[in-house]
Amino acid sequence: MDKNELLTKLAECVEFGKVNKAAPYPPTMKGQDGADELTKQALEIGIKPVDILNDALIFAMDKVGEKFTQKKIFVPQMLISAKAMNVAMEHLKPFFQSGEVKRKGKFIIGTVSGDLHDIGKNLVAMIVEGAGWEVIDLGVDVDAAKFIVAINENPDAVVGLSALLTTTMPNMQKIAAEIKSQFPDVKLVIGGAPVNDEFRDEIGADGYSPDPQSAVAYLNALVA
Ligand code: B1M
Repeated sequence: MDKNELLTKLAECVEFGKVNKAAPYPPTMKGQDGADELTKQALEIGIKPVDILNDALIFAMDKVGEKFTQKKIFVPQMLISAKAMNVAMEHLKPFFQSGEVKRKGKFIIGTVSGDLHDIGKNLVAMIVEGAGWEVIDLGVDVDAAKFIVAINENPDAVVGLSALLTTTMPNMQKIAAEIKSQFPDVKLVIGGAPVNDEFRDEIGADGYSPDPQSAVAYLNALVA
């Protein structure tokens, strides 16, 4: 298989939720290599991790999102696609984390309360860590109290809030307000599909990053 065929096949595995060869789902792909095997093969033939991420994994998740919007698939199918994506991400993790050893600072990150989406947040955590920052990942469904405990323990850290749902944007706003009222000097950066720079301004956060690379650029600028 050449590069394009392999990436197309991998994207199909994520789109249709074929986790690995042994997985019985979906029945139409029974016995075929899944996201696990194909990501390994893609790396073995020298495809760049960033191309695997963008051209296969994120590309496929966007299609999953579109189909969900059009009610062509439902939550269980989204979950199985997320599982396939996570299995693939495990192979890419070492490449994103092989940055400098010396730490530039600390970065606390979490998905805000009410929100369970963590693929994008994990990606940001991985790439920020690879760029030389110590990452404290609080997970998903994180409320203000949990962020505040982490800031008390790491007062010099920059804090990142992720949200994927329009319905959890008000939670992000509340968390940002609470953090800023207790720690006015803490730098707060937000990200996630529904938020933008206008919303950042509205909630009094310091930075907005549409993707992991711009989060790294924002953080690095703080310590430059
Ligand atoms: Co959900 N979901 N989901 N979902 N889900 C979306 C987000 C949605 C857009 C799908 C759709 O309708 N088209 C929609 C939200 C609509 C809206 O609010 N406007 C939606 C919905 C409605 C829901 C439920 C409510 C469905 C239901 O139950 N009826 C439910 C909510 C559960 C909850 O959170 N309480 C739900 C559940 C789920 C699953 C659990 C099944 C699963 C999540 C699994 C998991 O994360 N472990 C899931 C998935 C997989 C998706 C889609 C398909 C994919 C999300 C994803 O991982 N994208 C998504 C549609 C889509 O986005 N295309 C959808 C890939 C990821 C790499 O991108 O997360 O955007 P993203 O992260 C990017 C940037 O945003 C940025 O960097 C990342 C890399 O580029 N970024 C940051 C993110 N955080 C950042 C922080 C930063 C900086 C950058 O600094 C701090």
